[in-house]
Amino acid sequence: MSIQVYIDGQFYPKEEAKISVFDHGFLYGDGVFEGIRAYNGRVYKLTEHLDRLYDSAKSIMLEIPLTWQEMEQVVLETCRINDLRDAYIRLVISRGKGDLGLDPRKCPRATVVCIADSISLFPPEVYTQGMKVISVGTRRNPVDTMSPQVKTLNYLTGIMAKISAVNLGYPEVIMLNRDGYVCEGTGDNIFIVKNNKVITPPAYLGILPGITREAVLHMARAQGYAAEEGIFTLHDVYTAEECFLTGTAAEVVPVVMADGRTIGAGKPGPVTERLIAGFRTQTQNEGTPIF
Ligand code: PXG
Repeated sequence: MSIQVYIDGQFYPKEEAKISVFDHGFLYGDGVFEGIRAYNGRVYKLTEHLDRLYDSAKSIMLEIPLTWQEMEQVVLETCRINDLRDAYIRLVISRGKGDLGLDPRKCPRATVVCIADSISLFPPEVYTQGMKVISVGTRRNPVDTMSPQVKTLNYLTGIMAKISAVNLGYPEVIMLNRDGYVCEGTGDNIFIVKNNKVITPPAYLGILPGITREAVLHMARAQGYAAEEGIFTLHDVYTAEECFLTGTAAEVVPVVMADGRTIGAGKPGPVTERLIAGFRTQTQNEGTPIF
């Protein structure tokens, strides 16, 4: 049976799930979204995702026509109606239907879409053997333009970087900010392990402060490592003991080569492996129950 997609209070089969061409999400990328996962019958970090969604909406002055609690029910109901215990959930709130001008006041009501589907991961060997990445010329937006801290519907900066990577045969990239400091991937945050310290760039450099990133920072501390935000360069990545990426879709991915430099021993390191194991346990056991 075809998956059922939530749009503005109703469910539609995937093939009939459509929104207007006058929706400013389509015309201008005007809107916000979340990518969420459910594991083993529970939605992982749902509260954190909903909080970030409402923060993103506030930042772009987008009024979400549902309360936080109603939105929580939309997510859970979309999983239930599709009978999904493990899912990738996409919540999209666009500015809604307007005219052909930019003015968001012409859009009286935001459009709310929730899609829950099965998940496509990186190939399994990436988690055991590690991933090779490259840095690219496309820079993350400076925080005084459209801040990367807001999870908006305009992902072209990341898509441009992804195109560069894919053209050269790499699955993911390291993106820098305009000053040359390491920021993140296209859809994941980056960590290095150096002198036994777990380090990830701070939000003010121009990154999306990931929910997986936050969970991994906490987990690293719980496992006894020093874990903190810190600024670093590609040199620090090349000479790190370990490097890994985190994200809702990616989970925790070991990185074993960057720009042709082997990182550490060229295989997933012990800190990364402990964090992957801890993350798997946590995702299987924590979250908001669906049923
Ligand atoms: N940085 C950016 C730019 C992101 O888009 C993350 C970091 C990780 O954040 P979370 O909260 O997921 O730990 C994201 C995540 C995908 C995909 O299919 C991922 C994201 C958005 C769209 C697609 O990999 N965002």
